[in-house]
Amino acid sequence: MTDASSRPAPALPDVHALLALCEHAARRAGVVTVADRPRDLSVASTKSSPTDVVTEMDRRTETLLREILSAARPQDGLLGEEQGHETGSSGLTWVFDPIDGTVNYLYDIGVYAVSVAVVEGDPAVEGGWRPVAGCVHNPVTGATWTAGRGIGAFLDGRRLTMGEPPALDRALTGTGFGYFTGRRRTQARVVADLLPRVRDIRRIGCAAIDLCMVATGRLDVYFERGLHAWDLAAALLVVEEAGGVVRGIGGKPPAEAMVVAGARPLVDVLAAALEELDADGDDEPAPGGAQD
Ligand code: LIP
Repeated sequence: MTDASSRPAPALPDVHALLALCEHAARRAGVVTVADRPRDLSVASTKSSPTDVVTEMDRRTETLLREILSAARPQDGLLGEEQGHETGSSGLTWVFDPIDGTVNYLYDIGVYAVSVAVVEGDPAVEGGWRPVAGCVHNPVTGATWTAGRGIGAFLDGRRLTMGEPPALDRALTGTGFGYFTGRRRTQARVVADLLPRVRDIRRIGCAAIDLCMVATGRLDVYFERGLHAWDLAAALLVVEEAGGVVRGIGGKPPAEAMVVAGARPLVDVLAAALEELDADGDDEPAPGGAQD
């Protein structure tokens, strides 16, 4: 009988098999978000602020994802936006956002995604994890981005390879905004400074799709403060496997403080500009100094 310390670490299962499960789960959940969306969908509850909304479909979709993934790989961990973190024993954790772009979903704007990734390490620790496979699926358009570590990134099966980026003043730049008014004041200040310095700004409302559009060449660069592992995990791998870079600023990893994604050198030029703007600094108080 060998003790645990002498047993070799479990080998990583085949990346292709993990990616297939990511895509299967994302597509299954996507069907539900479209087919079962109530005509009179309303806000079921709010989280960090009155505009940080959750619908019954966010909850239903996450429950379905958990059922699919835990049935297929019961020894793995689970981390979802709505129901939190369950640790596993395999060293792998499934990280998912059942509906990324919930406000778009609430308003029936067809730009949202089911994002499913499987990561090594601890997704609760910033910089403590890295994705192995991921899928970002827009169930309205059918657009499906997939990526496996070392096997490439794809849109609907077509290989993605990012080209040479433009200079900042010709860059179509994606971003997004948080739910706290103090955070939004900081973000407004940053966007106001960048707007005359870039080609244009796009605020799509779904971080996972923003990142995948960078990988697809539909945005030249993207930055956002306030993302969580479930927004980021799958799409980060799509960008990296397409030849891009996803980074933080101030020497930090891409995480809640800041995510910047694109191709070099443009991604580094934008990151430097964001550092100069103190874009990850303290949230700005309301006029008159009150914190809100
Ligand atoms: C959303 C992100 C989006 C961001 C929104 C929100 P959610 O995620 O995808 O980029 O700007 O504020 O965080 O909350 O819909 O899952």
